[in-house]
Amino acid sequence: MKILPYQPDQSGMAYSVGTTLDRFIKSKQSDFPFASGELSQLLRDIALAAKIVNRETNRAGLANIGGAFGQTNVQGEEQQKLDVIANIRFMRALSKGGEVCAIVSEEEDSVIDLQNGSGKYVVAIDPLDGSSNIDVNISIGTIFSIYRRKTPVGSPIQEEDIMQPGKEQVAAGYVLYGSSTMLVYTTGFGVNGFTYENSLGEFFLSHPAIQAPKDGKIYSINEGSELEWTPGVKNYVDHCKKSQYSARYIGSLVADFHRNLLKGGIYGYPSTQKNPNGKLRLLYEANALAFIAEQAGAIATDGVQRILDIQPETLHQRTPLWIGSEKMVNEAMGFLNKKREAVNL
Ligand code: FDP
Repeated sequence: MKILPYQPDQSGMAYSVGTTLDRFIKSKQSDFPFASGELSQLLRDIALAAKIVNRETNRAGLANIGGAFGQTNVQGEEQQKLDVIANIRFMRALSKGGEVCAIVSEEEDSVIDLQNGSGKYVVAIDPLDGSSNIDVNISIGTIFSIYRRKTPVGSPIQEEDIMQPGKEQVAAGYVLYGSSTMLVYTTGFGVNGFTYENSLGEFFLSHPAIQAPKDGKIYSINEGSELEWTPGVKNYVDHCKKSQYSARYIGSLVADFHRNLLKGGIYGYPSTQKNPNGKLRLLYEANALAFIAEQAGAIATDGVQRILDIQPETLHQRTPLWIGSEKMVNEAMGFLNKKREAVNL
């Protein structure tokens, strides 16, 4: 019997499909010296829920044929909005996995205690971000933050487990349901992006070690709110126009952030008269994107301090957000408050 060592095919007849998310997560487990695999499993649980939500978002138009959302379908069941469905999917995946003890979700008023005695992690999640874009076939996303609980595993959940500043995140990521579906995440060792291959049902590494451009020419802000801006914001946006930057604003935070992360740009959601603390949520929107931004060499501030340093006080706390290429964010800060130094992170 002849035994030969495996020689990978060099003929080019079958191209390599690349690294799956699963394999990548496994290969990175050694980044955490005392990790027992729970965080890896948790990331896999999130990826599974994301695949299901991806399927649901792709069918959004078809679901409407059977009755508009909010109405009953032929079986007499009430059709749920996609953000509610996404919440159910992520909750289910996170509760079944066993690694998570508590969840903060945009869709839930209170902290959800999974009553899972062995769960080490707390997850904050916006299951489907960009709600105004769901029904009109425009990119939407999921945003998640993962924290290690502070109190002993198995004991009742305490406020200190939940109200952690963003700098305590052990992992964070987002899923973008767009012209292709991508999962981008960090565990504090850089940022990697994975694109979903529908026919294989797998995420493949497509954007390894993402680095945000230090400067850019895109500014993303809802100019419909101009009359409510402070003079500093107005002056900055005037500066963007004079500098012939390009305005790009989808109205789905994940999509706007993702584009600027790859191409270079700034996203701003400042405080306005209508929303004195801005609109975006600290726990499950700003923190995750700020962690990813910093890991990719970009920055994130509320205009006064680094997003990741903010000590949360309430569950659904809002924060102004300026996030993106370092030079652009620092330039914006110069306009927001001439007396204050640009943010140096
Ligand atoms: P939405 O409320 O539509 O779910 O999460 C807040 C958010 O989405 C962000 O995704 C988005 O960037 C922002 O609101 C858009 O808000 P405006 O319509 O006020 O610009």
